Amino acid sequence: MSRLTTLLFDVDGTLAETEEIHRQSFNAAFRQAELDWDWSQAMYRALLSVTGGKERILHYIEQHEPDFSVPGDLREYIAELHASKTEHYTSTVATGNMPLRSGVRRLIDEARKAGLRLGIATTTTPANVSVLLQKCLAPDAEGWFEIIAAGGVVANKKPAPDIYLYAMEKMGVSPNECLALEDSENGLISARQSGLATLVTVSQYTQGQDFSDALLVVDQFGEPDNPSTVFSGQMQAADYVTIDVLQQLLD
Ligand code: XBP
Ligand code: MG
Repeated sequence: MSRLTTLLFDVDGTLAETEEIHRQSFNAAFRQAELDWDWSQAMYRALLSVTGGKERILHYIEQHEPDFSVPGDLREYIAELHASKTEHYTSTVATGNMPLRSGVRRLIDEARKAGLRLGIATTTTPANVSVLLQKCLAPDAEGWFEIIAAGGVVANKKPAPDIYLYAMEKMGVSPNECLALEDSENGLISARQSGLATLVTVSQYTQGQDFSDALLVVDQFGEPDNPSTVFSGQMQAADYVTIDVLQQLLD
């Protein structure tokens, strides 16, 4: 039995259903650049196999726009296009209208009251994390997390283990005292390759992915009056995700 001391949260799809706003932000940037690219939800679901927005745009060009070219350096062009996308995304989230997923606020509050350490390990751009935490969790919420490991701070994005290894190194914790909270197969692979036990809350764009290596797979963290649906694994301490349920996963 290991004593749980630390929770490492993914962001997109785990804290909130943000990918739909990301998709709309990509399309807004394409329109602004006078490109006739328009990512449907089906296209975006497929493109999400590639993590990182810049990497995703390059992948899209290689797979679907092979004749696309720009006068200068393509990667510079993509970086500018992605910066525009990030502008659209952060200004949308800054309205504060992005709801956190069920149980996220309650679980984070419970963890803080129980003295657990909190970290973030995400592929998304740091500015996207800041605006989500500030506007949708609490104005000072960034300070609740000892590390916000995000985007290009590591060489290899999820499913590589880099971001979780980086977060644990910065926090000085070992995998056996931590739990990763994820929504996607890429995130699960990254966490598991880092040696982390992982709980998955399936999200809008990750339904049907392979979560067989997760300790517990649910539809949401849930609330006392809105219990979780368990897709795989065991929840004994409660019928929604609590700190006791998470500690039990490490027992
Ligand atoms: C999800 C991602 C990100 C977002 C888009 O990150 O893979 O790329 O889709 O954000 P996670 P950017 O689930 O690890 O939070 O365009 O800033 O990459
Ligand atoms: Mg995610």
